[in-house]
Amino acid sequence: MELKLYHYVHCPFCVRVRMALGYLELPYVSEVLPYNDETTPVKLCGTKMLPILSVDGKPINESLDIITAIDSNNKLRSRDLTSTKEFRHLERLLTELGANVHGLAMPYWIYTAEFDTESRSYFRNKKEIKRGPFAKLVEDRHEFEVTLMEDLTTLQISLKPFYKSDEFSLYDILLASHLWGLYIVPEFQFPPGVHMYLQTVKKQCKFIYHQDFWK
Ligand SMILES: N[C@@H](CCC(=O)N[C@@H](CS)C(=O)NCC(=O)O)C(=O)O
Repeated sequence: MELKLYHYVHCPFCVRVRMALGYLELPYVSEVLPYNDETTPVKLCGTKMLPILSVDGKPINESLDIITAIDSNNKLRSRDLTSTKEFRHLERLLTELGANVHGLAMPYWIYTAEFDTESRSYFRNKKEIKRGPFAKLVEDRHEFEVTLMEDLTTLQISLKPFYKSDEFSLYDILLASHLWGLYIVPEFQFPPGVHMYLQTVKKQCKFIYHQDFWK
């Protein structure tokens, strides 16, 4: 099976797929697209959205569809878990966490190696329409952090050591990928239990956030 992943490094949905590929030990060609490249994703899937995984030349988008397609032996239990009540609960939690993660992290993501001047201003202009000026997000940083810390402190109770389970599953990939981008935020510190959890997921998935820039 020939796999090529088109992705953005900061994007939690793309990180999901990278984590799943790593966990399943599937080798793949990695292509980080500049955020302002509209042509490539539209050509592949008709819409400007990543991740896209090309499987033997056939492009698939939607992170969960991609993971289900590559989890052919159901090692992540992706076939069973996406229809559970727990899955819907986790999705709501991710949406809640996501609002604060994005508010806090977006202004910092754009100064990582993934972005150049053009892609940075494309991203910023697009996201500021929804979230307001990045300068204001940075100014309000403390508010995002307070809410996040409350949620993350509560979350620690659910890590047994994996999300509500002693076994690693798709849920851990969904959760860890949504939180990972916070490591980019200067001086941000995860509650110790969440940090330990993320490091365990990292090992399981052989995940290195910025590996594309150190080849
Ligand atoms: N439902 C999609 C969501 C993917 C998604 O939201 N990708 C964002 C990046 S985080 C994207 O490609 N946005 C393109 C844009 O806004 O220009 C999935 O699970 O794959």
